[in-house]
Amino acid sequence: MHQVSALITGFEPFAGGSDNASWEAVRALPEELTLAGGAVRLRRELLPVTFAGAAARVRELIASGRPDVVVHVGLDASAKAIKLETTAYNEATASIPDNSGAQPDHAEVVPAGPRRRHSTWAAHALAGRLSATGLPVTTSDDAGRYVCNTTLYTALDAVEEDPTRPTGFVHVPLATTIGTPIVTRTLAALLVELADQVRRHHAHIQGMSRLSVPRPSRPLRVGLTGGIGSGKSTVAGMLAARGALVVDADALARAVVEPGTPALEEIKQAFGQGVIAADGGLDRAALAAVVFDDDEARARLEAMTLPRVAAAAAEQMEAAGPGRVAVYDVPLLAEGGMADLFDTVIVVRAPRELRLARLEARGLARADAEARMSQQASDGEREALADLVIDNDGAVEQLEEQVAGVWQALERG
Ligand code: PCA
Repeated sequence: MHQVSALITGFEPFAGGSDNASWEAVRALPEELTLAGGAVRLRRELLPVTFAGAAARVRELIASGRPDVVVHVGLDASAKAIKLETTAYNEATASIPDNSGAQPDHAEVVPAGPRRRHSTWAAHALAGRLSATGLPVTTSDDAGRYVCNTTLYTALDAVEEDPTRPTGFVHVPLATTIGTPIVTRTLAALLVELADQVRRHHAHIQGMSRLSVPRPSRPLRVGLTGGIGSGKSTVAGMLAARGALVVDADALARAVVEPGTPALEEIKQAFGQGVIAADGGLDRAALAAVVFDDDEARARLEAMTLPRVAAAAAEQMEAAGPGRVAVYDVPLLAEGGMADLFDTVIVVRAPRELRLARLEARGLARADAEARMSQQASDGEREALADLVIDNDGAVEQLEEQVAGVWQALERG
């Protein structure tokens, strides 16, 4: 698959404005963006700032064009950076009338639809990767309750039968906050990234390796995952010994909330002094208790931490330089919907009993180990995403042998 189609929309002016930064940035995009060995064709469309009109037009555009990628763009006059929205709410509320004079008050966007829907792209990982290239991108879990939120909710409703189709929303600041050229450049980079994900997804579901998708000159990006106790870190060590640069997601997740970091400051502001330990560091247990069972609190926390983890990961991996193999050792690759972000995905697996025995040997009580396993994706879910599987159920020599085979495949890449 070399040609990818994308729908990208901006909005008309509203609230007395004479233009809308979203459309100014979208209209400046070219008709086609170049991919390595392919292209993404753009359909650029202007949406009305009316609840009913935007929803109807979005449904029509998605149904008639069947685009591979759907990106809606709107203005948030208070935004400081470009924001990838993670969440749409099934609620329309307006403090000012829309351009048709409609002013809903807690109306449902889709009658009897779920309370919220999540964008089908890995927003945090994308924001991190784009910001690592110097673009001003972050994530947000609240697109408001105005026309933009309705647009996102409707689009996610429309693509529900195919949740692998990347669909989401970008809020952009006023042109006086961030100039239109930077916004256009960011949208182009986002579209290229999403189009490459679509190409990898198609390669994978057609039974080919994601490695078959052409790439520009840069390090090979490898996602390495496995359930707790699978021996993923042992494999990471073996790949490092052969020359891979290994980036550890868990280590970055700790680093971004060290004392003195902006993330820890934001967490303190949002969740209170109660989540800060006596030594000024993060009290993980207290924070876990706050977000446990509270999806909205968890989403807010993730918006503070995950884009920073992803940005640090992308920076470190790209620093490996072209021709090198950069491995991201990430436990929650499947859970985070990140598989197609990588040029190839390696899954390490081991039988459940063996994993439990390893965890017990490390001092984790069996019940705790089982509880942690039940919170992770299943082996089947992880394996379904893999380009390469490593079985870690035998002697270390057997593991080395498989890693040698995998390394050859990566070097051929
Ligand atoms: N911004 C509004 C609607 C159209 C736009 O550009 C919003 O954030 O809902």
